[in-house]
Amino acid sequence: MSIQKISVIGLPMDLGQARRGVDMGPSAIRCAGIIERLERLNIEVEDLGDIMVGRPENANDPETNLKNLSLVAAGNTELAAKVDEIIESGSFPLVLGGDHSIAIGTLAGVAKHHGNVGVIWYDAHGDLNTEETSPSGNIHGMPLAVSMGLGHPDLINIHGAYPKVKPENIVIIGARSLDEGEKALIRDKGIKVYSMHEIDRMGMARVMEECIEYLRERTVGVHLSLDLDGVDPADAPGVGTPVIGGISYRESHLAMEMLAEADLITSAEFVEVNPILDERNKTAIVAVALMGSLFGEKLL
Ligand code: B3U
Ligand code: MN
Ligand code: MN
Repeated sequence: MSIQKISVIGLPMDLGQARRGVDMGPSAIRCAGIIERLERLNIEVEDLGDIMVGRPENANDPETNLKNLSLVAAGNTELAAKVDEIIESGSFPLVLGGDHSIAIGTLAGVAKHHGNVGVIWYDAHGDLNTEETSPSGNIHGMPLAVSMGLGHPDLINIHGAYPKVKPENIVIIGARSLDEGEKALIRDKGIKVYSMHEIDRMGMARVMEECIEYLRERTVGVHLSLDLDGVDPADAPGVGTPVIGGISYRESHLAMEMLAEADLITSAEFVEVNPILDERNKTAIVAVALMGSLFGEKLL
């Protein structure tokens, strides 16, 4: 891959969902050796540390179905500026979560530089809910809708009042738990989805070939948003909302290796690692191994 420099930034955000502990994700991923792993690939690496997150005292606005709205918006506003700065400096932003609400900030920062950005959303879920359709009020179930410009103004206007991603530039991989409102949005907007059905039927190799070709044709810059719950809970148990029947560790490695070969990805984030729910840091170790493959580690 032609990546020269990677800037690692953590957002220890746990306020986009209800299970505490996912704020320890960036630490767990560093403990699993991400910095050393990337340095071994002959890429310059800088660790920018973590963005501070406020504490959720009275943060719920009773007027909305959005838990901790102001603190989630504040963390994402800071992240967007950081990601913007990293790309401006010519480096590759690698963002560590935190729950998936942090994709709002990452994509806002990325979109400033890549006006026609593509997104690979590797996830058991669609994260396409809005305040109206969300069954939980959890913002981590909404970031992809927000990035398309659908949702609360305090979220969609972060780092610029415009939609950050076009629906036709999105590819969802690994979906197996979609709410009715999300399914309707996928149909309405024509979002490309490779659910577990397609992965089983076509195999991961063909799914990734198609995905790469689809995004190469229509986008400039591609962001990888990888939710560890996209991976099967047998391989990645340390996540807040595990869904059985997921993508295997091996299929995930193949997907990352194919992305490295395609030289397509221009920013990435790894989210939803929750060490409290994990088994001996297994999920963080899996995340680090997948990052290794994404950035060009080879078996031979
Ligand atoms: N779709 C549900 C559940 C969910 C979304 N993302 C995760 N879980 N990790 C919701 O709450 O929006
Ligand atoms: Mn997610
Ligand atoms: Mn998920």
